[in-house]
Amino acid sequence: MTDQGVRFSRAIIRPPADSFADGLTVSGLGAPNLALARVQHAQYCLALQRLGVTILPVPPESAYPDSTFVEDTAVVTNHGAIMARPGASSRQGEVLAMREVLESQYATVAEITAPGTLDGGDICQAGRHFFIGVSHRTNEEGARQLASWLARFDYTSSVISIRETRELLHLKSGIAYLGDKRLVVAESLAGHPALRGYEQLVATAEETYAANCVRINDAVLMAAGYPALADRVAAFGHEVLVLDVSEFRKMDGGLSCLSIRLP
Ligand code: CIR
Repeated sequence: MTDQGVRFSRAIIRPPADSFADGLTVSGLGAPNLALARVQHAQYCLALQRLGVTILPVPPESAYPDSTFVEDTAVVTNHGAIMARPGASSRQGEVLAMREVLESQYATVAEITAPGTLDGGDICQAGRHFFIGVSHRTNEEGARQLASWLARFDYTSSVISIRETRELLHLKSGIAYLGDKRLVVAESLAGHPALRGYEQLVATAEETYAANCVRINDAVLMAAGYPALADRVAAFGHEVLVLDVSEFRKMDGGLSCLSIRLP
């Protein structure tokens, strides 16, 4: 049976720009190595292709150092796309180029408008339901507008505030949907009332970064360095593909941020 939110045929990606190291970060992990970031990005794209996903590339743009984190620029569904309005002003211009690609793929492309702000990284699809994170990037008005678009597309949604959860930049920094009503969740989100009814594989505090994994078709992409969590995910019967994304982590990014996955 097809579980909406885990089957993908296309992915939009944008390689790191020359200015990548000038992006926003609070990780304190030091400057990223651009050449290595490009190698890791290429390996990420190869992994997607191996899973049957066609890559839709958008050229890098130095004016936007964070533009490789394409996930933040839109929310996509089976019925239409909604352009985000990133909460960091340095990122708002990224949306334009992404809109062009999405308009080539969707008949309906809506948008979040001011005073709403919304980063795609705050949105987690779980079948016919979406969790909407309210964060320091996504505000209540952005969440309200998205919920209204999702309802028009016949999806339900619920809001989870992560404003007080300091280690999570975005909701999806700490949650991933594996299909079959299963979630990987960071300890800080485990037991949240909005997650009732889902089986929760809880990442320990040390494993928080790896909670940002991505189910794609029959496999789950996971960040390198977390073998215990990878084993627990594999125990559900998924193939686990481990990818090194160390250079993106230095810029506060994870696996999911590097693509917009389309059904
Ligand atoms: C930012 O702070 O916006 C970027 N340096 C990282 C964005 C990561 N995106 C994501 O988690 N969805």
